Amino acid sequence: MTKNIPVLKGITHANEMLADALRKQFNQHRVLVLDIIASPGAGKTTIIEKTIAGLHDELRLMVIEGDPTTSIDAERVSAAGVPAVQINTGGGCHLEAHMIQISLQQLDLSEADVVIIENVGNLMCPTDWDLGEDMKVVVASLPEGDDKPLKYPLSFQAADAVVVNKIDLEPYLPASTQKMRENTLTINPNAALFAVSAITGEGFEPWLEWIKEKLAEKRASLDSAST
Ligand SMILES: Nc1nc2c(ncn2[C@@H]2O[C@H](COP(=O)(O)OP(=O)(O)OP(=O)(O)O)[C@@H](O)[C@H]2O)c(=O)[nH]1
Ligand SMILES: [Mg+2]
Repeated sequence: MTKNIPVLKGITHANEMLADALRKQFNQHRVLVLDIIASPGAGKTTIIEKTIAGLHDELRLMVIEGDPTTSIDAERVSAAGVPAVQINTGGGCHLEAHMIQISLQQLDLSEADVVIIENVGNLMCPTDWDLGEDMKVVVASLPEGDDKPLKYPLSFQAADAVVVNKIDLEPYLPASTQKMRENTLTINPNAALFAVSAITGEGFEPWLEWIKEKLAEKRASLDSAST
C-alpha cells in the first residue's frame, strides 16, 4: 500500500522571503551587496583587506564575516578601517538570511555604499542560500587546482564574478591561470573574470573598477525604477 508522504518542497522558502526583505532594505539604502564564496583559505579575507585599501578613499565599505568560530576575520577587516560584524555559525557551513538580518542591527546602512559578506569557507554549501545580495563572487584559489570550476560547477554557475587568486604562486604550481579561466568560462560564460594576487596586489584594478561599475549600475537602475 502506498502512503501519502508529505514532501516539503522549497525548504529554503523562508530564507528566500527574508532575503527579499533584506534586498528591499539594501535597495532603500542604495547599497551594493557582494556575497563572497570560496573554500577555506582561498584568500577571501585577504582580498577584502586589499579591496578596502583600494576603495577606502572613494567608497564607504562595511563587512559581514561568517566563520564557524572566532572573530579573527572581523578583527582583520576592522583593522583595515571599516565597520565589521562577525557571525559564528558553529557547525553551519553557510550563512543564512536571518543571520544577515541580525548582523544588520550592528551596522548603519545609511553610512554604507558597499557591503561585503564573506561567507563561511566552503565551495558548495553557501551557493543556494540567498542573502539578499546583488552579486555572488566566487574566489578560485590557484593552488587548489584549475579543475575546481569543473568539479564544483554549481557555485561557479551561480557566480556573477570569479576572482582567481594567488596568481603569484603560479610559477611553483602545476595549475595555470589560463586553464582556470577556460574552465570557469566553460561552466559559466557570463561570469566576469579577474586574476589577482591578494598579497602583491597584482590584477586588483579591474576588480575594483568592477565593484564601482556595479554600484553605479545598481543606483542608476534604482533611479530609473523610481521615476
Ligand atoms: N601567496 C599568496 N597567498 C595568499 C594570497 N591570498 C591569500 N593568501 C594567503 O592564504 C592564506 C589564507 O588567506 P585568507 O584571506 O585568510 O583566506 P580565507 O579564504 O579568508 O580563509 P577562511 O576565512 O579561513 O576560509 C593566508 O596565509 C594568506 O596570507 C595570494 O594572493 N597569494
Ligand atoms: Mg576569511
